Amino acid sequence: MPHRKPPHNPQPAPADPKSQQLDTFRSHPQGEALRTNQGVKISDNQNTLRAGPRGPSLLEDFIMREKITHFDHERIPERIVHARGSAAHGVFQVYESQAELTRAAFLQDPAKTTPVYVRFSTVQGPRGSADTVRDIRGFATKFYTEEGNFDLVGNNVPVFFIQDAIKFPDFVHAVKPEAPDEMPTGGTAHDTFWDFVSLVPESAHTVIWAMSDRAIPRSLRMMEGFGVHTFRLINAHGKARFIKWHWRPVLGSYSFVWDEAQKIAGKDPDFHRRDLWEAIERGDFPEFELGVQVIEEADEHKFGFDLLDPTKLVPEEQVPVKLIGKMTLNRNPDNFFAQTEQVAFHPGHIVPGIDFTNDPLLQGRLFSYTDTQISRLGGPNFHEIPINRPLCPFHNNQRDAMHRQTIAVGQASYEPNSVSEGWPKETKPEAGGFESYQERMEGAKIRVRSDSFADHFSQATMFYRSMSEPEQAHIVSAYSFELGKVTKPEIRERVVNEILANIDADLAARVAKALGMPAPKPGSKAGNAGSAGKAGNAQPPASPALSLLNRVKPGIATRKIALLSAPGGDGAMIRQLRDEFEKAGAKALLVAPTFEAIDGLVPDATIAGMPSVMFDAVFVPGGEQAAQTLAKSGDARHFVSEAFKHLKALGAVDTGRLLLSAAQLPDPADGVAHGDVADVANVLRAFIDAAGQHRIWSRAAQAESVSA
Ligand code: HDE
Repeated sequence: MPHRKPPHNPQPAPADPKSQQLDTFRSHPQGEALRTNQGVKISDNQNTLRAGPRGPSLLEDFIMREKITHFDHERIPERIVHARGSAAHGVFQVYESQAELTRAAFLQDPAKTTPVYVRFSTVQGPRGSADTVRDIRGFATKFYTEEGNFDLVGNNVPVFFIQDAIKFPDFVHAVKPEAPDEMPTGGTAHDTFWDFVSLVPESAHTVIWAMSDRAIPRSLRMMEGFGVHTFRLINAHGKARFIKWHWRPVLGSYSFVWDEAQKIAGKDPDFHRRDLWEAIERGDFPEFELGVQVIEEADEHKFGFDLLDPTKLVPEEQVPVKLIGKMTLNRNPDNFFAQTEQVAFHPGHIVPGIDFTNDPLLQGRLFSYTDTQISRLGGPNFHEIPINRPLCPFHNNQRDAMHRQTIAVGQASYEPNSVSEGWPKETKPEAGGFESYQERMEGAKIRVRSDSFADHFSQATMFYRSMSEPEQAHIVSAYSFELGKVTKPEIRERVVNEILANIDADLAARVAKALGMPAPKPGSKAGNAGSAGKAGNAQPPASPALSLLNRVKPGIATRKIALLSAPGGDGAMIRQLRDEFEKAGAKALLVAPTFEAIDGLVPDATIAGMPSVMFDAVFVPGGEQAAQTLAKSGDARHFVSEAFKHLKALGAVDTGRLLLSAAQLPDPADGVAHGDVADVANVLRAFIDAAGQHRIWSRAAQAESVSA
């Protein structure tokens, strides 16, 4: 009998129906004998059967052969894209009935919870690649609804690189590590990526998102999600509307600075995975609100771009995002392989009340995802794997194939039949049977891209001009870094002269300068492959909602704060600060040169083990001897200098201030709070305020003078 594994989570795991279903498959061998797969008890798991103590091993050793054979086949092919991922269980609840918009059962009743499984991923790197690379993130959600599984397979940016699925293999071959040398891992900074995107101007908009701070999120818990394509919602009366899906993290959206992201990739390549896992273990459950932008069918052509074009977003200023429900991730997986590796998402998994549009990228995806699971998961029965099974019953006349688990009882494997009175039978749409939206179709059979897809630059321009000054500077640095790794000058020149010049003259000039190229002359024309690249006629106004600076939420909940001290540190102060930070919802860790106790407190981490890039903010409490030790330590000085340079909040009281001056940090500086012991309340308030801003952008110029 499988036993229930104690939940990882200290909080009682909610007894959701998916968890109960998974119980059937959980194996927890506490108190159980070690056996072969045929059930035979094993007496010796240390030695192969052999002819004499020093003789050859015997082929008849079925125990050793079974074990090694199984091991030899432990790996399955990793995902072609999105191979690196982390996932969590959770629940979704709608705020109020969405009956006016859709008949989907899971969006009707605010009292109902729907179990979900969410997998976040990077796109380019293999399964073992680092989490914090510059990349788009996947954000795929499986809703186990009472009417079947609905998968919302989105990304953390609202647009995509190409307009037609037939270009996907080309795009992926170009972005993946290069064929001759399998480099680079987890990055787009190489010739073939930039070669492709410089020749395909429809990629310009998504590439600028990838060069922005969105591509280096601080946490998977703090990034937005988007369905990208336009979908349809249909209500019980058959009325359809176009929609765009959004996920909004309740904590707000934040990013790393590039130097920090790069360092973390080495110091803790599992940073995002760990951050998600630990937050759930602590009971800091990540929450995301589900939003929709709703567009009436009559308004389909009112936007100046085509709603079917996945390289375009609908600005929120034009169509607001209506928040309709909340998802809470409240349980870590039991087993990475069984659940996160084997989960199979598919944008074609929809339920009544939701439907597709003719977006040619989406249409291709509807084919691709089943096809890839067949080779990745070894056959067409992947829906029977526990994490993929719907919660509602599913019966049909599909039979057999690799790894079949269902034992279909009875004679009937066809329909109509009389041998089992026709069961299982169809369900009329009025009673919950799926019916496709009846869209009128006519047209010649042709391979063309609609003219309405031809403007490739207006929204890239809108994106750049909607950024704050620091965000624009980061975009310039990202292009400069990536193109700096491109070896062929003609590729660099094409990006600057034919793509960037068409987005924004200032952007093109700044990147050109960083590469030592002349700024492009105004009026350069874009190259073109696939569809005619042309600049838009009317430049859309800026969309402030796109700037991450407008996505900051007050407070320091779930943030990590380093309390940097050393033996001789002021234990009472450390305890007081820790209590205050934790009261505000943050996680405070005592960091010191070694694990030697400080006034009875054993440090949580050493400076070497948890460098400053692992933290959102740093505070240095007092204590004369500790202050002397830290001020003399190059590592401690580096710790605070690096935090200063990464624009993080810093605080110090009493002799703790010595470290800030030993590190030669500019004083005064924005977001650095310090004072006497008597002043601790004010210092704390200022520090928490600064940490709540996430980054102190106004410090950027001062930070340049600091070396770290
Ligand atoms: Fe995917 N994509 N994709 N994609 N995609 C896959 O499916 C594909 C696209 C996305 O956590 C694969 O199971 C094609 C857009 C996510 O398991 C594969 C096209 C968006 C994930 C595949 C696209 C996505 C995938 C690889 C262009 C955002 C990870 C393994 C027509 C809306 C899901 C797999 C997970 C995974 C095909 C474009 C999101 C090969 C052909 C646009 C989040 O089937």
